[in-house]
Amino acid sequence: MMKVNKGRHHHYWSKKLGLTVVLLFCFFSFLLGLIVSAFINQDISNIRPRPRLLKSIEEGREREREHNPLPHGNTGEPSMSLIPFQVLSWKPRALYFPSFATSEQCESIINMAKVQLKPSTLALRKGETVESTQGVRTSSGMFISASEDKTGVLDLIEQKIAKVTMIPSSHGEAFNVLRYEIGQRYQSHYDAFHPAEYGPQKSQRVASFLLYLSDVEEGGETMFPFENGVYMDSSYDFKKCIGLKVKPRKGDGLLFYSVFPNGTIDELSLHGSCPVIKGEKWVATKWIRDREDED
Ligand SMILES: O=C(O)CCC(=O)C(=O)O
Repeated sequence: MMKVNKGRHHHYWSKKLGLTVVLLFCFFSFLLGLIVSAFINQDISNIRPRPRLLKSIEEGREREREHNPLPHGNTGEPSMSLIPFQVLSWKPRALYFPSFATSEQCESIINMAKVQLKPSTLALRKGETVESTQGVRTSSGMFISASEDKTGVLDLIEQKIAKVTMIPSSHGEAFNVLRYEIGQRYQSHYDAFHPAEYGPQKSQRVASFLLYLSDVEEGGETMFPFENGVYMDSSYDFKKCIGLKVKPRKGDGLLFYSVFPNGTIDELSLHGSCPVIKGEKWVATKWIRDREDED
């Protein structure tokens, strides 16, 4: 009897254990199934390294380098500079610098200039007169050098321009601060002086830096009508506002080169100011020469 009872007991327990094992197996298989299907259904883009992630890793590395400046020479600087820019064109070489100056710096320059404005003038070519060139440049303006500005703002701007051009500030002319009212413009022209048209030059303007001191509601763009050789034919009307146009934005800078590294004038550097249609345009121009300015 006892033997029979024991056997039944054993049978009962092993049946129960078997059932539990089967149930546990089913449960874990179900769970595994769930995990695998969730993984498979995942968006592939979540698994692959995303371009944005790669970009931030690169930026991180850049930042690391930024924070580890190299030993510098006597005339160098102890820290890195972050001055964002965009290449607007290679033909002519034109760079755009967003937020090159602060709003306060721009206002301070306008305040110094506005009490001394006079009608803008032109460097005349052989055979030209003030009368024959009327309407070419209709803005008002004044000249001011960094040393005349007791606030120090122009000196800061000048140093920054020297840094981005790597041309010492001693090569720069005084700032020409300009105001364009509605309808006022500067027809397309070259900043460099061609000796055949202007006679022999002691030095040449190689680059121009424009600091926009105000936004303009409409019009007033700086234009490069020959950009990439487009519109470059003898029929171009110098009054026409076409080609690459740069919209003035307060504090932004525009740098372009009028002369190639070999010293010849870049014909594509022809540029001008479109007429202001709405609002007012303020800009400070710095012409940079190939030799120190002796004036
Ligand atoms: O006002 C502008 O946008 C252009 C000025 C300019 O061409 C110049 O000052 O030479």
